[in-house]
Amino acid sequence: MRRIVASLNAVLMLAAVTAVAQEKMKDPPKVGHEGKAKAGGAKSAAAVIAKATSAAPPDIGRNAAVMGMGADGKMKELRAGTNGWTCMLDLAGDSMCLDKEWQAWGDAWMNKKDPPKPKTVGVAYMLKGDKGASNTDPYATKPTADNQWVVSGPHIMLLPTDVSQLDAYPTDWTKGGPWVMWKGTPYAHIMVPTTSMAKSASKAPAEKRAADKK
Ligand SMILES: [Cu+2]
Repeated sequence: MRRIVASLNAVLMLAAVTAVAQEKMKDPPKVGHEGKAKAGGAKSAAAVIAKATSAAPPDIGRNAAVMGMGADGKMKELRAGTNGWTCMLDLAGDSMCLDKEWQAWGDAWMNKKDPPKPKTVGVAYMLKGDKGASNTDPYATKPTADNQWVVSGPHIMLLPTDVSQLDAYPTDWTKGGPWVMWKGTPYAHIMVPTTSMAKSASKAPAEKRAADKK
């Protein structure tokens, strides 16, 4: 648990640095406001909790632990949980709620280690969608010509108990069904859209664009 908390701290620390940098560009820095939590641009611990927990169905979000930044600028548990789930804001300020398998995965991803093999199928919620990710590069932070940048609407994410289970799914997200993100890396997982992908700003994979031209 300590390791998970430490890694979530690392995630949130980066989120906070990003958020603070973004705020500096927008407005002059404001200091001395008690209880301010700036992760993901949210203004207060209550706002961070509300935004982070909005990633999951209310029955889960309501009882989840929430990680965020305290008034002293240090990462901490903003609220203890009772159901084993942890909700937080990621580097981009996107909200997510993670089960224990995903929390271990997040620890590995942040520390660039191999994640432990999940004992059960891992489930994570991102019901508010995300601001975008490369479908091929786990550490990409912006679109490039060939990194298959995909902006996802509301979705859940699954971690298989064996990597071979990924083979049943395509890596093409443009069909609207489940697909594999970061295939061939230790962080491969299944993305399951819960609404149409049509509105996303996704670019089709290069191979699809080539096929469409024929
Ligand atoms: Cu996601």
